Amino acid sequence: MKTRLCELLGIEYPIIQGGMAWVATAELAAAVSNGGGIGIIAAGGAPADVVREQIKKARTLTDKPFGVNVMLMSPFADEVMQVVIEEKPEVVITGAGNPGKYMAALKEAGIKIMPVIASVAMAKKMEKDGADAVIAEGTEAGGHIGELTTMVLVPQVIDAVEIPVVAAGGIADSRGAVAAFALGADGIQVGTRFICAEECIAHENYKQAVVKAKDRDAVVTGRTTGAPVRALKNKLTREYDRLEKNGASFEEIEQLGVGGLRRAFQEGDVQMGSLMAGQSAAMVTKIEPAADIIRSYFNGTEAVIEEINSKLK
Ligand code: TUI
Repeated sequence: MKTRLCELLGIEYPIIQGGMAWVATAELAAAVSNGGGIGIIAAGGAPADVVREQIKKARTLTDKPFGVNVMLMSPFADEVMQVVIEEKPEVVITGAGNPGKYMAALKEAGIKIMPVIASVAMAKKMEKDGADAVIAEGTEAGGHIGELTTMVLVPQVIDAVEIPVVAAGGIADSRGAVAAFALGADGIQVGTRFICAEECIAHENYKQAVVKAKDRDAVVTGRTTGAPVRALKNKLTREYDRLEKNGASFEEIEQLGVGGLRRAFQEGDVQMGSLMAGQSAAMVTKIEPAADIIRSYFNGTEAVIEEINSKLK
């Protein structure tokens, strides 16, 4: 199963591992790249020197292409971009903002650039600014999210741009992958299932929370602050709800989230940690090697297509 995305990135399967802050370390990224997809190191809110170390570490773990996700709301975004331009990973993926001001320098360094977008207007702008592909992320995704679902966002973005479009948000198995390709996507981005990769060094409690999650457990907080985040329901999300309902100040609400990802990832605090995960958490049933996760998306596609054909006859 080869698409334009495979050619663009030099990979075997058209699957990108989502850039999850804290979770997407060199270990996970290398495992995904070794499995034939493209692994991504998430810079998240980390300082630039940490990102450089992660890139160097990934190089010791794989000789396949990998990328870096730069979270544009990070106070270190400028310095992280500088490091990335020096270290030259195969691709830079951006999230939570407009990467326009970095585009020329990335291109000059020969690095491919694939912004995550949550609207048609942003997709068009990114194409015009020189993006190599866009990642259209629906609201089913984990972490910081937009408004539109994958089902309606992806086909509209496909109709609006010529560059390859990668579908993201809620793609949990080969049925989701086939659906994404049916909508016109050239690839899929998967985050939540990779939290439960064996090679992911997130705390076991975090992984188990994802495995145990049910259909309505991945809830959204922070809608009133303008930066909505999807995470698994726990004491922290209930506390967010309480503050938001009581009209707490922006600062008070933001303060509650400080250190939340670290508490979840490192300490395994499933009550006061921010267990960022997408709606697909309910469809993650086990912890398994990253390469098996990748194969599970692509080995099952023919059976799904046969099923479709038999139904449509
Ligand atoms: O960025 C993500 N997901 C994230 S970032 C993150 S770290 C964080 N922690 C706490 C609060 C907020 C963030 C956790 N998860 N996904 C990609 C994504 N990008 N989703 C939506 C967008 C987006 C939104 C607006 C992309 C572009 C955009 O453009 C706005 C503009 O400048 O016009």
